[in-house]
Amino acid sequence: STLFLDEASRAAETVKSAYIQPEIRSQAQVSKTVKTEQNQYKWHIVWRNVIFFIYLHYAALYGVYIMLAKAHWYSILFGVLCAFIGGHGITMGAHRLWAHKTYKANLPLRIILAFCQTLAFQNHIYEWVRDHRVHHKFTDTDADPHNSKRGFFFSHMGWLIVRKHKDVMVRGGSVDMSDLKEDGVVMFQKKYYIILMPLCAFILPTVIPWYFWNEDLLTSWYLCMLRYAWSLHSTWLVNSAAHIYGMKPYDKHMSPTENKLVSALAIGEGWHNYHHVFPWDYKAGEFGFSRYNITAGTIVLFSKIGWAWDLKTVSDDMIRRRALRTGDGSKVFENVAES
Ligand code: ST9
Ligand code: ZN
Ligand code: ZN
Repeated sequence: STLFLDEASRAAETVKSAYIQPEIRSQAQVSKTVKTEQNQYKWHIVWRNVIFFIYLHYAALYGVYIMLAKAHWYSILFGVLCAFIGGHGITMGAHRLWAHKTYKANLPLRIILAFCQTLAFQNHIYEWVRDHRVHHKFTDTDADPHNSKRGFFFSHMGWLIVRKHKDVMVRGGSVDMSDLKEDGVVMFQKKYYIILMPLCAFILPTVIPWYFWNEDLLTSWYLCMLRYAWSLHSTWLVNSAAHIYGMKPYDKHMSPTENKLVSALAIGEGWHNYHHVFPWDYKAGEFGFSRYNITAGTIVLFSKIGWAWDLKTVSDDMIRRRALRTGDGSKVFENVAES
C-alpha cells in the first residue's frame, strides 16, 4: 500500500544519508559546502514578477492605512470573507482535493472550489497541483520548486521571481497528472484562466463593495490588494516557516515542521510534519477543527450533506508507531501505556 512505499523510501533515504555522513568531517566544512552550492544557483530574475510584487506590497500597505482611515466596515468584513473563501479554494480545493485526493467531491462542490481557488490567484489548479506534487515527491532537492534548503526567502516568495531550476522541469515531468486531465472543472479553469482570474481575483472583489454599498472604488481596490497580499503570505509561510521552525513529532529526518502560527494563518495547513508523512489525510494534520484546522471542519460539513465523501485518514495506532519510530520525541501520547 501507499504507506508501505512511503516507509520504504524513507528507509532508503536514511540508509543513504548514513552512508554520506562519514564524508562530512566538520560543521565548518558543511557550511562551506552549502555556501558553494548556493553560489552555483543562477538567479534568472523575472522582472515582470518583481515589479508586480513590489506594487502589490506598496498597495497592500496603503490598504492598511485606508482600512483604518476611511473604509466602510462592510468592506473590511467583505475583505475578510474573500480571504476566507479564497483560502478554502487553496486548502480544501487545490491542496486537499486536487493535489492529494484526500476525499472525493461532487460536481457542484468542485465548481465552487474552483471559483474559490480562482479568487485566490495562486496560478490555475493544474499548475498549482503540478508544483505541489513535485514539492512532495522531491522535497528539499533542486527539483522541489520551493526548495527550503535555499533559505527562507527563496522558499517563501523568491521562487516566484526567478526562473525554475532545470531539475523542476526534468524530474517534475515524471509526476502523474492524468487525474486532473480528466477533471472537466480543472481543465475548464485552465483554458479560460486568463479571463476568469482577473475577474474573480480582482474585478469582482473591487466592484462589489462599490456597487452594493457605495464604497469608494479606489478604497475597494486597495483593500483587495491587502486581502491578496495577506492570503499570499499566509500560504507562503507553509513553504518557508513550516519547513524551518517547529517540532517534528512524526519524522525528524525531513524539514517540514508542526507550526501553530502558520496553522492559524493558513486555516489549518501548518501541521506540516504530519502532512508530509501522511499526505493522504483530509485533515492535513493529526487533529481537526479544534486545532485551527478550519478546513478540516468545512470538509466534514460538506460530507454531512453528501457533497464530499471517502474522507481518508490515518489510524491512531499507525500514527503512534510512526512517531515512536521516526519522530523527534516531542509527541505526547495520551492514554497510552508505553510497552
Ligand atoms: C503562488 C503559488 O503564490 C503559491 C503556492 C504555494 C503552495 C503552498 C503549499 C502548501 C500547502 C497548502 C497551504 C495552503 C494555505 C492557504 C492559506 C490561505 C489563507 N513539473 O513555471 P514555468 C515545465 S502564485 C513539471 O513558466 P519558468 C512545464 O513544461 C502567485 N514541469 O517556468 C512548463 O510549461 P507548461 C501568483 C514543470 O519559465 C515549463 O516548465 N503567480 C513544472 O522557470 C515552464 O514553466 C505568480 O506570481 C513542474 N512543477 O518561470 C506567477 N514547473 O506550464 C508565478 C514547470 O506550459 N509564476 N514545468 O507546461 C511564474 O511567473 C513562473 O512560473 C516563474 C518560473 C517565473 C516562477
Ligand atoms: Zn501537500
Ligand atoms: Zn511542504
